[in-house]
Amino acid sequence: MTDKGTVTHAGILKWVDEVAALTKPDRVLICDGSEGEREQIVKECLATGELIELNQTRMPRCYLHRSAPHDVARTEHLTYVCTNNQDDSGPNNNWMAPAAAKAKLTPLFDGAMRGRTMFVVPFLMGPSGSEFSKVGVEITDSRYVVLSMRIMTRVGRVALEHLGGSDDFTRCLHSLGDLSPDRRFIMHFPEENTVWSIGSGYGGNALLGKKCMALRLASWLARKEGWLAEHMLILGLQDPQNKIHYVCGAFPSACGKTNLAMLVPPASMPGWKATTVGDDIAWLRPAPDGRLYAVNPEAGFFGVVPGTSRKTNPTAFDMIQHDTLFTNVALRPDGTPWWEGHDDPAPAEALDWQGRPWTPSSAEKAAHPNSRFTAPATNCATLSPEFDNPSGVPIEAILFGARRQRRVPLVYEARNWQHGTFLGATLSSETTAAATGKVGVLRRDPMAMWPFCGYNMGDYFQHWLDVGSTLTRPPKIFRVNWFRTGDDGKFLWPGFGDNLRVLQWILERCAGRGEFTDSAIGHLPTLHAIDRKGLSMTDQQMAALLKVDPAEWVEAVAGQEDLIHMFGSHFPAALRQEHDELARRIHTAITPEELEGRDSGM
Ligand code: OXD
Ligand code: MN
Repeated sequence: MTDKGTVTHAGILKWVDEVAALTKPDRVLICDGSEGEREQIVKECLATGELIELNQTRMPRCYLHRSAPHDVARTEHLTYVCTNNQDDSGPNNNWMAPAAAKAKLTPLFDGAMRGRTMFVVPFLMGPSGSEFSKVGVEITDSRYVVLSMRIMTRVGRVALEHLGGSDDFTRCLHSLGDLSPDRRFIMHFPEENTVWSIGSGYGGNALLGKKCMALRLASWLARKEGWLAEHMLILGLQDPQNKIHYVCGAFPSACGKTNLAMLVPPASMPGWKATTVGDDIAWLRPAPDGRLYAVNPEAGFFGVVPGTSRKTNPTAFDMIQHDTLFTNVALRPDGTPWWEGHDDPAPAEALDWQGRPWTPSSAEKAAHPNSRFTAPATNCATLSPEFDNPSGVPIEAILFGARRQRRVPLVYEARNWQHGTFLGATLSSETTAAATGKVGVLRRDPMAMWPFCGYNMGDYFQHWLDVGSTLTRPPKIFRVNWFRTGDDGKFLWPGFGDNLRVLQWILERCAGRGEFTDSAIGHLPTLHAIDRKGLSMTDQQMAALLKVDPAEWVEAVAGQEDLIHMFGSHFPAALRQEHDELARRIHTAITPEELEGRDSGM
């Protein structure tokens, strides 16, 4: 049975028929995005156990979803970019020829929806009415995915109206399959504007508007069309003179983008106000005024729960008190969720993320380290009034950040766009629980896009340079690191709201002010350039945060050769020059004795 609702788009209906013939669902429902539809799907989820109702008095319309225990994070080793020419996908992606990928996945999709409903979700990425927004249609047999897509994207009529009669929509096919990691694949076909994902219900693998479409396919398209699709937050900062500045920040997964996007200014910085435009993805376009403008293509936040509290991120904490889906958190006897890093102390008893009895003496964590909230942007009290602006917001600064315990100073500024592109290209970070694999291992993550760049990253670096060359008023580029530790292993920088102190220096630099010195790696703030009023931080501690030890950088510079070689002829000559210049400056700054005692790593 097919319920087409009011959809008449021939291209969508034809594709729906083709997929239904392959996947053989019991029922097909083309979603309209209405409230009644949401209520009906929630009711079905409660009946099947896909959702557990949380305490509706305290947390209206909040539900808990428990995933399969082995389906809790993105699986990068099962994620492919399938281009006709392998070189176009690049060494940064797993590759399979499109025909081979389809031959592999077609039998897995064959009959996969038998006994299930096939939901068809038209969705829009980007503000309604924006010439930059893109339409996708996700077909899925997961009700949890439908409910999540309703939060994370603009679904239903708004998408169909944007599409009009055009056939230019991303075909996003998803099935839970049998949830086996042995039959799990996330395949991208950028030449056909298509994604096929099977075997996972996890957000980054299954909400195909997000990483698959808005980053991997969008980055491919962005290169063709002259813009950038980036793994970046977008933050508005109103200064005490009431001027609003917008900055973007690329940080790897689970490195604090959501916290930074919802920053609360410290009490000692009166007159500042922060607004949130986005916490994960930015689409950036050069505009006729020579500046770069950003829109957030998403409509919600899919954030890491552990560590979210009234202390660390009060805005996010308040945001997730209603209309929120929780995935893999613990459940208290009163029907409210709990997680490590919650303001409330550990409950005497609870059910852990897998529904097993848990007490504070249990060996395992109550919530999965990558447990998530899915909350609508409109829940966010600091949401920017510009969130829906079809033209986006003008960007003054771009931050590249990562999780680095050692070597990398709190902040430094690129000398120009080309140098900034090099800083982004050479980013590396300690891994987190957002992807399967070992946590805390240093890996390269250029522009925080390593898992998300939908084409050869060498060409992507060149594209960054090309976009920069079209800008007469380019944003300034900065490298930041909130995670440097001292000899005692403790973080040297308080982070969270105090990051505004660093942002203040960044904005001063954008205005041509702000004290700095020209170090071997870039422009460093001077010892007193970052406002420490209200912070009990000594000169010595600030010096440790800003320290650039050339001996420590020698190995980093040598390690960059691997990156350059990996991309061969695709690696831009201009970035090779930046590398050579860094090597020259580091070697000039170092003594022969220091060269002896150097350490290893990126
Ligand atoms: C995310 C991620 O979920 O980067 O945003 O993994
Ligand atoms: Mn992300």
